Amino acid sequence: MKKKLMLFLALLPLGLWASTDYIANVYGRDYQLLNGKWAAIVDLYDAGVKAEIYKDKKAVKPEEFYEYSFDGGLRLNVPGDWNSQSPELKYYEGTVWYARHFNVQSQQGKRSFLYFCGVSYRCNIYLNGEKIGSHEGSFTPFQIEVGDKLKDGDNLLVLEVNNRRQKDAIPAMSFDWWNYGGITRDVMLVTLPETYISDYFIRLDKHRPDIVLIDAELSSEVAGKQIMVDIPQLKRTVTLTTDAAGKASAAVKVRGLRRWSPDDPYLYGVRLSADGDTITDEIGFRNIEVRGTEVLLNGRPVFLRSVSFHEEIPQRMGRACTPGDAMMLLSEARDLGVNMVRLAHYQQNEYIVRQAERMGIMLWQEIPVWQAIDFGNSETLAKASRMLRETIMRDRNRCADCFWGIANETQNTLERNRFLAHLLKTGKDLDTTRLFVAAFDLAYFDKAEDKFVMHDDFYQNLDIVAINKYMGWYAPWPKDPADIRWEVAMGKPLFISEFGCEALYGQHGDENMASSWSEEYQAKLFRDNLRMFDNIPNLCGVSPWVLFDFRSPTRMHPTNQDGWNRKGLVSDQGQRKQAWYIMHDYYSKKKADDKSRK
Ligand code: GCB
Repeated sequence: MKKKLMLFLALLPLGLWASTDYIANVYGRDYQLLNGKWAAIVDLYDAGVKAEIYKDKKAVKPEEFYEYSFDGGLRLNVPGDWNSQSPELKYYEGTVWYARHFNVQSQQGKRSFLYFCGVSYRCNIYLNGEKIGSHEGSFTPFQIEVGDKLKDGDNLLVLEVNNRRQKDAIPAMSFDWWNYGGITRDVMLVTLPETYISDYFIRLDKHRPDIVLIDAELSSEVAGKQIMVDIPQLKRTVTLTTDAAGKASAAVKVRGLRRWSPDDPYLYGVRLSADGDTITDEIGFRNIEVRGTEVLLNGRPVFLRSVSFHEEIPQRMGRACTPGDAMMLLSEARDLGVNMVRLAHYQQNEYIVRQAERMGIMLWQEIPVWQAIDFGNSETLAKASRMLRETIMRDRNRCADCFWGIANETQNTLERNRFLAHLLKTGKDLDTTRLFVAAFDLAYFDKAEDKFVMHDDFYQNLDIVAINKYMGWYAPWPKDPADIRWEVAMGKPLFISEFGCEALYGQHGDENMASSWSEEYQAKLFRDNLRMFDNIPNLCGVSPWVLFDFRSPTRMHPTNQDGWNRKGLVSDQGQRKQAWYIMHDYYSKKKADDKSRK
């Protein structure tokens, strides 16, 4: 099997593996936001390239005319999905062209980059009429150096954005959330010195509270340059010297470090400087590790009191994209009593990650390898690897990120196993200080054995085994929940990464009838599941699905769903359902238990 795996890897298209440059901590740089109203043209038949829409030509000569214009038509907010901005675009899957002008004056000795925090799903980028780059994947940032293509004064930036679902995409043809398209996150023009600090990774050693590991890198491969790392609250300044690759590393012994945790989300100011470049950040230090069946945060067992949400503001029926949106989602999560959020089912924007860090909420970030994607396709694997790399490179200085998720509910096949094994290697090459996870749904109640058992061996490769299990909804109860035994992934921490059922807020009915879609049915299902969880010997945490009702085209019941997945503990209008209170009580108890263990 090893040989086969190597052959498979050898077949990966090389072009996609070319090393990409990153700008660590983009919000800590000198930038101009290119957000605001952009002009837009909907291009259902993909006629725009032939028409050279990206040149935004204007008729001048008497015989000239163009069958498009960005002037006087649709205008879309950036950041923002297009679906929530125009009734005609609610279900739209196709191409939309975006255009805007911006002004710059060239600066001597500076470099300029266009930086896109997230464009959904794929895009081509044109600057002043010329194609300068492209990207695939909705949820990770990318950048393009544009210094020599910028003009002093007015510049035209055009994006051809397309969100059509495809078999080889990630996610692929079907997924249980809205297929929002558009420039859904910030766009910025970043100005950097000729040689800048392109990347850094500052964290605690995985197991030790007194060793801070520092890696830093310059944008040029120059040896003998100094990079100073200053952490005033620790009274430490470290000077690193670059090697021929422009990289430098150090392991620094520290004393009395105040470690970040949900109870004390303490962040240290960090300042990095090198010849002509300075960047500041706020960094927390913590240890997250596994011992037997327990998860340890800063050396102490912690029960993961989690919940999931999509990057969506239900009341607006659109993508969450601002600091205020991040605050609203995370505040509701915190009120439930969580110490963790599973960011479903893709990498969410940086405002959410930074806000979670300030609020002391651990995060599970995952890439959108959701159920059936094209596991046998080497290009799809290359995409997934790049997505994971872009995620880790964006966020590896964020201590709130404790878990990297590589997949959700995938089938147990050889191709899947090779795919995930490759992703794990990609991830671990970049970061060994987090726990690697994946959510599985192949744990079943075995009648003959009279217990839950696992039908997927890949879990052996992961630090925590996460199970999505919808007992009482997609799977009927085989017996009284309190009598159900679990023997799944024994010896490892087991995390229930999803459970729940649908209920329409304000709808009352029989607590034993699933088809009542009632708050009572949902409340009882939560009580039953929590009783069953008491029997899981290796349980390290739970994450109900889901915090808010969310939009999904696969939910077609006209009155109970109407395009919404109703598994929220909170309705699309922000009302808390009965089950919210049950989870809230459960988490209060779990928190008290953790405290009494200390
Ligand atoms: C799952 C998926 C999640 C769905 C959920 C549901 O197992 O992981 O994305 O939304 O079930 O509601 O069916």
